Amino acid sequence: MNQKLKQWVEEVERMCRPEAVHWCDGTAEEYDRLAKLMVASDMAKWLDERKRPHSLYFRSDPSDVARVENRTFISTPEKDDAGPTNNWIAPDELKRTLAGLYEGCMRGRTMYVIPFSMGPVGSPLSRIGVEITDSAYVVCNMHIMTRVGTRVLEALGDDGEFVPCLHSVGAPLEQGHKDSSWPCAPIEKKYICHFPAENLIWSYGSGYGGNALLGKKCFALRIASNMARREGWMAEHMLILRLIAPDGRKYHAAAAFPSACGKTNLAMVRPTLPGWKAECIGDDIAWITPGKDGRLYAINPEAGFFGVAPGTSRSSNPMAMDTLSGNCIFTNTVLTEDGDIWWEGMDVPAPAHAMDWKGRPWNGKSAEKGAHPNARFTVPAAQCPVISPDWEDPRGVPIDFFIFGGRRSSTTPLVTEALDWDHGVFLGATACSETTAANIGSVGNLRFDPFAMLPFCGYHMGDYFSHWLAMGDKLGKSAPRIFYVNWFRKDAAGRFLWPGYGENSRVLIWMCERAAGKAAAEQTPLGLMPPAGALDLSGLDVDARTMEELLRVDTAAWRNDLPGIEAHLARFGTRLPERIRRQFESLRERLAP
Ligand code: SAT
Ligand code: MN
Repeated sequence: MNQKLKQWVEEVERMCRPEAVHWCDGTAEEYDRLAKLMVASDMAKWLDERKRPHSLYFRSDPSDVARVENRTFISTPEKDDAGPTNNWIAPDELKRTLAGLYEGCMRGRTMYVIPFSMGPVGSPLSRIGVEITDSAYVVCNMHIMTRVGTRVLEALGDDGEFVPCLHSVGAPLEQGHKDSSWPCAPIEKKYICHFPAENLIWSYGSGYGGNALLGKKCFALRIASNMARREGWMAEHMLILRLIAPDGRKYHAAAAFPSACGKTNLAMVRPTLPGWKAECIGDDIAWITPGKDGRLYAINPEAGFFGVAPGTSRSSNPMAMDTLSGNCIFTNTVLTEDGDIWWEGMDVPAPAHAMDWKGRPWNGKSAEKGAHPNARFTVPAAQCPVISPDWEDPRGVPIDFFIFGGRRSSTTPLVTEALDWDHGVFLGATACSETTAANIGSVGNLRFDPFAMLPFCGYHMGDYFSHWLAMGDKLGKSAPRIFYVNWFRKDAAGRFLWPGYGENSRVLIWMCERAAGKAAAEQTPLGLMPPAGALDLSGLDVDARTMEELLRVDTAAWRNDLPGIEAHLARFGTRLPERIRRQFESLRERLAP
């Protein structure tokens, strides 16, 4: 037994005072036992076994439906080290507050100890965490999203390192009281805390995904980005995708997008050009390390998909729909009368008899949506029909190119290739997206989301840019190419110019051919772009004029954007790398009339 682990579990038990302690073994029997417990106590329902075998349905408390960025803290000893993009409270003060909340917080509940591995158990690129939680919902989700159980304890050994992740829903259960179907604490008592100097996570008050499944954003991004910086690797908010050319050559891409840009769809894309194939390796997070050959290798640290349900359909993402055939957890979707799920944008008629995500009768005719816009599915990645046979390769896959992107109805062309690594880092650092109904703030505003890491970088964002630059220096000629895409440019009438979805593969294929040194590119003020005819548009109903508009460099609009970009970069103060500031100056010069 790992002494540090044993000691920590005893400490937490003394503080939280649960009724019982259960060490999770990660078996299917354990999952089913907890599922039955939750069904018996009205927290969960089994869906119809014939329609959606072995699948659970949950409704959250209406106040506990998403990550709470304003209650998320990076608690570094020095405030400045958390940077302008993170909330900060001094570690002593934050721990005092949390210790007060944790005191007796698991009364009447079972405390689960979940040993988990981010990445295939035993891979040199993997890391171990142990989550303590008082939520059986969290245990079941962790079973799907990570590798859980005894084999992880074995890999940890007597003196292995692990990231302690403490979680409580923050709702002690008094004797004789019936539990609520989704226990949690009020918003002002929710705290999602990271102590990067100690690799420690303390989460209190929420049962929702990113706040409670601590392996995901808390560990694999916020804490891991700190580890990666110290140890010379990268923890990125990126999907990992393999493309296979007709000649069998394999290419690997890692891509970062802000929310509402179709990241999960791209992770499972079906190429529309004959002979090309694609395989999914991950849909959300990539851990990337330089290999012995000097190239970058990526693993998906997760074992499942925790995806947004609304908008997922046979036309937007058929592979996701097939993945969801069974063994799922659905949270905050519609529950149909015949024991299945439904959501807006599923492209099947709304059920005439159902319950909405708040548990009220619902028939598709009411003005209110039936599913919460952030309703989620949890499902094993292995069930995806296009999961790569190598998705669990402990060595990872070699990355040929990075893709950044955002949603922009004007200004940003379909695709640009960075002039060099520094320029690519500049593209990542200035990535931005128009806000949609899924974001906070008014619709259509431009929000900068550097590397899609805005809420996930666990240290000063200026230092994070420096880390990227240093990586490029280390990789030299083996550095992947970097591209920036915008699938969402519109014409004057507000119609999308590009068909998107599977057709995005045509742009990916140009990238592959660039990586192979086969495809042409021409220099523009924004970077390298495909000249007319370089993108294979065969069989596609997009005319030459539309392509021109998709690839048009609107220098006037870009000059208009410069003050906004400059103000964004100024947020990082003296920690903005000089090389990024120089990239900005070069862009300004290239755009000069
Ligand atoms: O909300 S989660 O962090 O669980 C998932 C996501 O934002 O991608
Ligand atoms: Mn994400």
